[in-house]
Amino acid sequence: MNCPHAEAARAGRNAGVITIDPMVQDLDGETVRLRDAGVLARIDLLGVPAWTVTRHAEARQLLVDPRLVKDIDAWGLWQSGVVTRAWPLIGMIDAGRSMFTVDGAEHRRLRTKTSQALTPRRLEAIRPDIEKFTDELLDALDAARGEDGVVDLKAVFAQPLPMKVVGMLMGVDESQHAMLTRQYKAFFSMLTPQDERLALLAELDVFYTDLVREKTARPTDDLTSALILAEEGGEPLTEEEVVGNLKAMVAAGHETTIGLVLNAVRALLSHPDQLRKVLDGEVGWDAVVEETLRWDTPTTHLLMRFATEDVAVGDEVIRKGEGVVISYRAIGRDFEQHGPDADAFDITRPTRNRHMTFGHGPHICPGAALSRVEAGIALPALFTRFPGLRLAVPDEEITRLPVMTQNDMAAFPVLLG
Ligand code: STR
Repeated sequence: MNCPHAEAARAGRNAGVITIDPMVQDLDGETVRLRDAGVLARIDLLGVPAWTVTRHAEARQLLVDPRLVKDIDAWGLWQSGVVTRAWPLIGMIDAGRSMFTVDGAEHRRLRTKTSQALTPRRLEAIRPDIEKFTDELLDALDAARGEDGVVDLKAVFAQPLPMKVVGMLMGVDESQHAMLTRQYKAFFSMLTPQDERLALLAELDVFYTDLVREKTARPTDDLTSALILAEEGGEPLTEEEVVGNLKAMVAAGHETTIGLVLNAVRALLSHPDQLRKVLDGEVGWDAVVEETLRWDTPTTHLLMRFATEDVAVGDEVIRKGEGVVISYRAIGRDFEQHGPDADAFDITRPTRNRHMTFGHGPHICPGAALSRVEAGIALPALFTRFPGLRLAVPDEEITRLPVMTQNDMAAFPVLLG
């Protein structure tokens, strides 16, 4: 592996500290270790120490605690120069000024228009577009079948769909979608050397800045144009802020929904009795979406917040300047929240809607409703069109990508039946 930080992290595994494996070789084992380590666990992220919250109730509290902030300048290890731009995860934190990196009143100013554009009511208007994209991609899936009948559901369906949707919303031309998919794949992969990652982030900044300048000159009816235009009497966002929001929307809208759709298909194919119930109309697709969100979260670990003063959690204290990760995968498996069978996938579980996969508090995912609409269209359409859909390889042979913060599969080979 050409990632020295990862090797250092592995060699440096010490007692009481859970090393987050950059190769993601045993995600279930790691999830259990985190949960067993207690409410707050010490983790090692490629040689960098941090805390992570592993339980539902405490995460809920911390996510509304104003003493934890997103501003990287509040991080002791950043102030002291121990963490620099050479750290492979820096792009997850130092992502420019946007609703993802700012708190308080400024955060509301940066985020309001975006969250208003993504309410369930507003999303009704784009439902027909999402249905059309879905149908086109199902045709493409049919056509992409190899001689052996195998097709990669990720490459041909689950990956392009969210890109088309977020591209339409933000006004990113279709001709750029393949480039963006390639860049984000490299961004998230721990096999990408850090100099390449920094270079691609710089290229993306140029791309998004050009797009924002073009929309400033010729506004259209997309969300990027809306972000540029000032409110009646309000303060307009700066170019940097619009670029930051656009980056966050495209990265988040694309990456996470791929995981949601594929994880749901995978869960259903490995639980045929539950798939039957859905196909027979006994249980709704919304239950599949919610239980998948809880059981197999697209975001495994969310980086990062920093304590502006000492914060006590259970028996531990997060010291001023320390970093805190939210481990959503472990949180979805919390026994206290979901019962002793929290590790089982069960679409009829009473707590299936009481997960925290979209976060909580001021930064709660503004795209939550959009992802539910996308998955709620894609999943029934896929199984209606291909009722005999099945995995082309044993489930254990589906490999995860070396991505530390997302639950990401390399490919998802299926037979369409
Ligand atoms: C990727 C790099 C970038 O240019 C901007 C952002 C900000 C939003 C981040 C995104 C990041 C990485 C994936 C995130 C997303 C918000 C939600 C998404 C963390 C850092 C999740 O995985 C939940």
